[in-house]
Amino acid sequence: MAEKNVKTSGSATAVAVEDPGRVRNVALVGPSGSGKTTLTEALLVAAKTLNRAGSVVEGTTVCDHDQAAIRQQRSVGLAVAPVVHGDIKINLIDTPGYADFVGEVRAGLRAADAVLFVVSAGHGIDPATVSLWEECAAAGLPRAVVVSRLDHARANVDATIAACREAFGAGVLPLYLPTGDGDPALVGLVTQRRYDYSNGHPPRLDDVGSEDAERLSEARDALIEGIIAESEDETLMDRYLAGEPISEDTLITDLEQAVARGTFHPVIPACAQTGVGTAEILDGIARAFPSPLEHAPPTATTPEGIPHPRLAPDPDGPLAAEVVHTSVDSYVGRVSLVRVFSGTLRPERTIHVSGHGLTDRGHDEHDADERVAHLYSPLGAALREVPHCVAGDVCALTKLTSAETGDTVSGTDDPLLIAPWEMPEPLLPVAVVAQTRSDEDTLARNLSRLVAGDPTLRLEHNAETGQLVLWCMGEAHADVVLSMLRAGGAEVTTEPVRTSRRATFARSAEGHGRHVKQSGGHGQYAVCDVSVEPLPRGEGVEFVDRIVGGVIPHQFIPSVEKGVRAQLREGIGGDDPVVDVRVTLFDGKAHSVDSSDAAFQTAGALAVKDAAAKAGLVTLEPLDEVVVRLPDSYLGAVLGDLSSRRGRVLGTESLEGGHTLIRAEVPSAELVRYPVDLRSLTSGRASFTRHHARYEVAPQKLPARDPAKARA
Ligand SMILES: Nc1nc2c(ncn2[C@@H]2O[C@H](COP(=O)(O)OP(=O)(O)O)[C@@H](O)[C@H]2O)c(=O)[nH]1
Ligand SMILES: [Mg+2]
Repeated sequence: MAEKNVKTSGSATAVAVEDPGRVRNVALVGPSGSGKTTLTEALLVAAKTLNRAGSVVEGTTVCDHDQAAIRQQRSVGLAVAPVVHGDIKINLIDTPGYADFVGEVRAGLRAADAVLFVVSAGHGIDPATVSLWEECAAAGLPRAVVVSRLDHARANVDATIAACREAFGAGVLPLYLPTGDGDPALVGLVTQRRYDYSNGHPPRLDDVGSEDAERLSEARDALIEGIIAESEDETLMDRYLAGEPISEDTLITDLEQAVARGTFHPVIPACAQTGVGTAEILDGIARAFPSPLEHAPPTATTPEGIPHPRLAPDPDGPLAAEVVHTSVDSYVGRVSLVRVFSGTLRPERTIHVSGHGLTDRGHDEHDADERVAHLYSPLGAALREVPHCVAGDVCALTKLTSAETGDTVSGTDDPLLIAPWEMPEPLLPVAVVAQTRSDEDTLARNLSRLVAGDPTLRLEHNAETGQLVLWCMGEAHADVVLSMLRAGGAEVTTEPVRTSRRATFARSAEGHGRHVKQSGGHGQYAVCDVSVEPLPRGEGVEFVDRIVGGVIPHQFIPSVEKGVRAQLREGIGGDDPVVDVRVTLFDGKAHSVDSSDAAFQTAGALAVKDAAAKAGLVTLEPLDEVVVRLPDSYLGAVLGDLSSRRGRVLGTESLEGGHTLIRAEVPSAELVRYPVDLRSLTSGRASFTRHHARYEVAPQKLPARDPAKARA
């Protein structure tokens, strides 16, 4: 780690721009392994920010800098790498591709004004890729597609572009294609030039060779028609169809406008290994992607929720910025990555941090003024000091003690709150145990730090099961969370997640409680008789006093009730609290001297225990209401799996776009691994929510789940 910091921090000086029009914020999004992090390295080299590209496998890239990313050999969080191309500062925002880290993708999309969607030429389009494209579409950002890894043994650019068109729509058309001769080179369909990377970046420019010209004319016609179809100039199509030549400038202008509108997605083939496409990508970003001036900031309110006039990307406007990522550096402490939407951040100032309101996920409520000492331009983990950060740019702040991912940073005189982007719900529970007392303290400290940086992690201290449960996005997320806790010095292990069960009476029974000790001194004397009957689910514990003739003096009735309720809460012959019963006190005996509050509490407890022994208890297990949203093609598999989990389908509903909603009740105990299993069952195309519905009598002997059958 330390070595890496030295390597990257020495390599480039940071730039602080004055004009938001000279910034481009571009998120690299795409499935895991498509080559985003490696492409970022190649772009850093092409723009001369780095002399030499690092490697994901060796853990030497700028963006995969944290320990978890290095160990998993894939990105687990977003990272920023700025490059300067001409007079434009491009903030490359590398994001993880694996579904567990979709929260980081959403944060990256929030910080970005456009997307480079990266798919590998050797892998094609899988359902997870479609989900990521939908994330980008939901964010409404302009997108270009990079078909990467051209040197892959199974690379098939034409097939990959066709698959992209099929999955993402007809607006996907290539702007460049690889040459047919196998050289590391591209031809431009609009420019009709050849870009040869045989000697690396920058490419040598040639005229297109004759065989290529023929091969490409069809693709060029399709592209031109695609651009013209998207043009706002409606006369263009008629002129084109009439055979009038359309100038390259007109085409490029129309293309850029269609890209910015988000209706046209140019494809650029690229290869991080050879540098092919890097110049075209940098040019394309600088020319065709919108600057922050063309992207309206999110809406803001005061921290009390009063609407604020619309923010503008104006360096002289009120300060409004959002924390999009939080990490902990072993030397500088907490590092908050911030996208500025309005105003200008300057060092040596006090700013206001407004909390994001995720208290239901175990985050502390906070709203505080904090001092900013220095501002930094991050290059992966390296922090380079800058004198300011204007609206539209991205920077890092250190040592903010209250700031969490999703928080708003604003001026102290005009505190603002930007509602955070939609955070995905973590649904995989992982119960953790600290090994020793001192591990417990370390764990608590590390957890609060971890939660601050990760809004997709939810903490639950379950009072009933006594477990500390970390709700994670999936197994890979859980793995990162656990390794960070361990790296923080806490010895922690996991244990099976327990569900909080209940018990109730199998039938009605009477119980006798006698607590009599009268051997010398102040004695104890209490006798009571109760009848206990089961009630419908959800009725709780009811206590009825039917004592007549004062056989138990009225001041001791509450004592009996207290003893009864305490015993039921504690459970009888097990840990499960007893619920849904009516306990009727109908008889008893007292002594004028030796009876006491304590004696009647004990007698009450003994009486319900006695009744329970006669009636027998049944176990109640919690049921959750589960709502699954899935593509129709998985309906049979998901329904079959739900029934193997003892689920009861309440109804299904057809949605638009070939999706179905299933509503079902499923025992909580069967849902522990549901996020993992549902993902593998539907290739990640389904989502679900769950919330506690009620308790239900558990089967005497729970059927063993057959995982093979569940997946069939
Ligand atoms: N040969 C070759 N390998 C690549 C290229 N791009 C990425 N890789 C390798 O593919 C793997 C995944 O790349 P990575 O950048 O981590 O993908 P990400 O998950 O999209 O960030 C790594 O082992 C890279 O070294 C490329 O253009 N050529
Ligand atoms: Mg990566």
